[in-house]
Amino acid sequence: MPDVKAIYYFRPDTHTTPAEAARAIAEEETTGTWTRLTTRQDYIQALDGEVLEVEPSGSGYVTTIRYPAEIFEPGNVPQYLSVVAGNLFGLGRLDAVRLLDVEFPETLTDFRGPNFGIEGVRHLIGSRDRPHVGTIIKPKVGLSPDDTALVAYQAASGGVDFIKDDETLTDQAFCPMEERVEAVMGRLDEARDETGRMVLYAVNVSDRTDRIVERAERAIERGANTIMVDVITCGFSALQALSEAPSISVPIHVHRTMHGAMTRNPEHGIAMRPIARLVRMMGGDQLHTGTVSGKMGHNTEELLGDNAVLTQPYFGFREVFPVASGGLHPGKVHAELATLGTDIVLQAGGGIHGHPEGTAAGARAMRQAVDAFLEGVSAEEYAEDHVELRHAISLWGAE
Ligand code: RUB
Ligand code: CA
Repeated sequence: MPDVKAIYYFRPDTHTTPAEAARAIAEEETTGTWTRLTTRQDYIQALDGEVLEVEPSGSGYVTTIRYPAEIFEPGNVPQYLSVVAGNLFGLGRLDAVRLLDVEFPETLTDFRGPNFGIEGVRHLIGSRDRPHVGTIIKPKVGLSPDDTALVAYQAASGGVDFIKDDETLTDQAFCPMEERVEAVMGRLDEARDETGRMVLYAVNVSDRTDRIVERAERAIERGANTIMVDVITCGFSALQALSEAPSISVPIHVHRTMHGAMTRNPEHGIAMRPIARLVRMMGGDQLHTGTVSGKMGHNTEELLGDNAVLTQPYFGFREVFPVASGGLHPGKVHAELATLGTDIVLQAGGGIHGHPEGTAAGARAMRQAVDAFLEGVSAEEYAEDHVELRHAISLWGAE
């Protein structure tokens, strides 16, 4: 039976050789511990992990470890993570260790994957191969339901394809979720009557595990046409529960707040790559993977590989729409699209709602910047006869 292969970067402590360190990972995560065991039986050998290779890399090493498929419980992703991303992070013999990627055999990937994927989301929007433009309602918390709806209406009028709640907005007293959904969807219907285009609004349904599906159902009953979940804080199983629930008939936008605690340190933690794979398996339709020019830390090479994991063939799962977000504005659109391509959702919060003429003008400026790129014209040149883009560039510049 094909097995699981996990790739780690690591740096051993000064008393441990690279080979010993890699073996310590393989043993800890399979059948071993720090000493020989009197309880070990011969038949257990089949479940031993195996170090396939150890190569120098930067100031440490990269190792590939094979974990026998039989130690995994098919379908139980929390258990998968306890093996490939478990105790090893705390081993004292390693000064640092980072899970770079993981390969699962088909027998362990019997999940449904995205219900919509890029194609399904494009179908709802009616787009072909252009990038989608999205916005996060800002301020991220504090607006009343009616004011949230007004901002959503303005963004839709200005031409965004997609609107989302921010990661810290759920169902607080200042903006109860059900009231917010009704208000926003009412305003988006108005915008549709005026523009002929329906916009997706992703309601953040992040909540404790035992309530999240029911919360999403309530959002959908009130008209939500997309839902959003914070996958690291809620858990991969919460995403799976949402994507598999027959009642959840809308795309799922996946935010990754808190991921930086795992992904950011190049020597220790968990890279975005395995997270992206799991989100695809668990059924996310859109996933934040970062930008090449935005406000969050980034590594372009890793980002391109992460986006490829979302969009290249993978066990027949639908493709996940990568989302570039964080500090974007019209002047950065060219750099993003030139590197990331056009199968991308470009999201701007401040870069739309901070436009000097307001949200609708900000949305228009983002769309103009996208049009400029698609027409092969620089943003500055396009701005000569597009006033909203011109004003955005004079405020924030263009790269
Ligand atoms: C961006 C924003 C998102 C970030 C998260 O707002 O609210 O939460 O995209 O980062 P703004 P990432 O456009 O005002 O900067 O997408 O890297 O997970
Ligand atoms: Ca945010």
